[in-house]
Amino acid sequence: MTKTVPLLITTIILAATSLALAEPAPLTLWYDSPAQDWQSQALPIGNGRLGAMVFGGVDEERIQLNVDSLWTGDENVSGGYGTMGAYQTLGDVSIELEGKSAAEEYRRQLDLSRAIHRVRYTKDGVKFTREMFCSHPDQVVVARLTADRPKQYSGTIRLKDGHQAATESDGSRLVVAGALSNGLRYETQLHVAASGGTVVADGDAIRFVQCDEVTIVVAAGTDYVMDYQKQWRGEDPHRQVAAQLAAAVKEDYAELLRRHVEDYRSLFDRVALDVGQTPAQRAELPTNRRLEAYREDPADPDLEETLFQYGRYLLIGSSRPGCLPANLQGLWNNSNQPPWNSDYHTNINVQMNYWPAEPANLAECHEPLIGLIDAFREPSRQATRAAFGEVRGFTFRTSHNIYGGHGWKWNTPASAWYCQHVWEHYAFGRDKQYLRDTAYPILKEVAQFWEDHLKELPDGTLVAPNGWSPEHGPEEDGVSYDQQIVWDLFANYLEAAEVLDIDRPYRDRVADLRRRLLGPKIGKWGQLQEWVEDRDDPNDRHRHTSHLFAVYPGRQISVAQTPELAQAAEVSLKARGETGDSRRSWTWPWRCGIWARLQNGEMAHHMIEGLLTYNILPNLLGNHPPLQLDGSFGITAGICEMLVQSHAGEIHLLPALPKAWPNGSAQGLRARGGLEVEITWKDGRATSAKLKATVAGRHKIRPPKDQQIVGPEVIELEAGNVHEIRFK
Ligand code: FUC
Repeated sequence: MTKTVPLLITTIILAATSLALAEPAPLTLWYDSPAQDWQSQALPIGNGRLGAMVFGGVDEERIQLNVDSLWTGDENVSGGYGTMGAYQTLGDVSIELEGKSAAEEYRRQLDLSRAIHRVRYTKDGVKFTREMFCSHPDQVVVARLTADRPKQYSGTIRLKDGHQAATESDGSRLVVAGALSNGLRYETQLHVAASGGTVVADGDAIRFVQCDEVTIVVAAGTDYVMDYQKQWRGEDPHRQVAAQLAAAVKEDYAELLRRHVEDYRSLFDRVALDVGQTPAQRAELPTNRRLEAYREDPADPDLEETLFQYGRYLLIGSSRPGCLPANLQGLWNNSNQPPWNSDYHTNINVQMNYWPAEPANLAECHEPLIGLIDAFREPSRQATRAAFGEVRGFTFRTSHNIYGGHGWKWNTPASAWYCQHVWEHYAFGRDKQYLRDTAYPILKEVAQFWEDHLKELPDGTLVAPNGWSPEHGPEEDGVSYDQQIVWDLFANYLEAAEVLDIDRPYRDRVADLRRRLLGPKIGKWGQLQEWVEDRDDPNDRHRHTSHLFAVYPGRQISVAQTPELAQAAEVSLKARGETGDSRRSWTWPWRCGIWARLQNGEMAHHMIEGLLTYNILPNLLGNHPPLQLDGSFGITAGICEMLVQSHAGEIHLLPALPKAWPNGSAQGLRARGGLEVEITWKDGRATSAKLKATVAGRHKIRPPKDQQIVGPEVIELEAGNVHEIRFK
């Protein structure tokens, strides 16, 4: 009897520990005061097309609105920043509340697991709550203000247009209809419903008096369509905006909320990540203070999980099928002259936005980028021919807008890099119809561009002429960035043609071109050369790591297949250091992915630390500076790459697990070949894994370093099969 007591206690403690470990960290950003500053403190909500930054003020709430297609500019035929235009702010909603006594117990939070922003505070003993979300199914922003006592709300709601168009009020609705300098029409409508008190027009605003609760619904749109043939314009937005508002207003708040949460969770809940548990004392801190604490001591795995899931939240919030791709600021922009026009930058930034889409199980969020690439083919062909002469195919400048218009400097391999996205969408999902109808024609056309554009040296070697390693060094032939991306394009093209079993003669042609491409070179200090000439400077801290594309996101160089080149890549990466220009929103995530591919978990994790320490704002958004969202998306992809890799013809489990994450689990990460992966590890070693096949296929599994798989390493799965893996 006496002996069983300690045993029982041990069992209970163990059970409690494992329960605690299994529980995902509460995925919430929270603060104990309202936001003052837009870029560093306000919090984003979005449904892909429509979005807002929420301040959470007590006496005055400010909701800054965006709609993804509100862009000035046009096809900008002359290039440069001429008429490229810029992404614009839609405007602001302000809710002024009467009753100026001080608020207590203030808290504002963004719940990433349900995509709801909430403000709570107490005033004169009354508890106030304000909930806000941006619904994809209903295409509206919804805010609801409640209190635990009746008649607490009196105040004024205003809608201020970002371009000084007038607001009209009819007592329950505010309407702004305007047009930008390029003729793009837009409209915003806001509806106020209240219970218990009165709601009346007050000039161009709406006043509410002694209400129990207030519900605000906002709809907005433009007449943009992603169609060159229609010159990027469709119907006036009035009808659709009015219909969206009317439909949403008819619904109960609870129903709108239910539909929003159900829709959001159908995407968000696909992936769970647990990389450890933060001590309670740290976990209780508001997010801004927690970030500061991380900078002193990075032992906060829950914050790293939150950062990972925030990337997924932001992608769901800024890139849903049918809308425009996430731009430099995702969807969120409070200015009509934003930095770099808040445009699409093709030499790392847009691509990085989309790195997590496939591995972090948000494949449909990739579609806006692929759709835009497709829609830009014709105008880009014309611009490309005007710049490069008689070539087939198309490419892009370093920046572009939403009207087929290109901006700054040609980035010759831009379309080839975009093709990686077009291909990866197939590689992960294995949808053959998509490959045949959408992906293959684009890949082939861009391959033809390079067939026409490559330059043959006397010995038959092929170089990309007159290229530029972004944004670094001279313009000349054969820069590694160009060579590696063209190699990647040809590799993707060849695989696509093989899967479809078509175009045999052209396939042979492309295989020959790929074979003759000037390949990566190792220079005098053991580095991977950035240029044909061995001129790399070991003290150069330049932010771009373009010559390491072949390691990540490319696949020309790998530890397993080209160990010497992988070693040289490591030398180059180390030399770039982590100071000065190497501290940017996107430098850490890119390097995280490269270190993960080099199977160095410690350095990959160190890049997460670097990002959180130097380039993340208190609202956890990426900071170039200024705010730039590539890093927020990119780090999610980097973390995927640390846990599962599938670029080299095998599913490599835990290829770069850092010591900082000794125990953990991941569910729902995707691998190429149509797989979902679940993996659990303990004391740095995999304990169990599952592969779930979404399509039939044959897969080679590679265990973590120093571990073996019990059973076969090569398996055949049917769609729907789940394969369990055990390790020794
Ligand atoms: C590229 C980068 C810059 C910046 C800009 C938006 O040109 O070189 O660092 O991220 O895009």
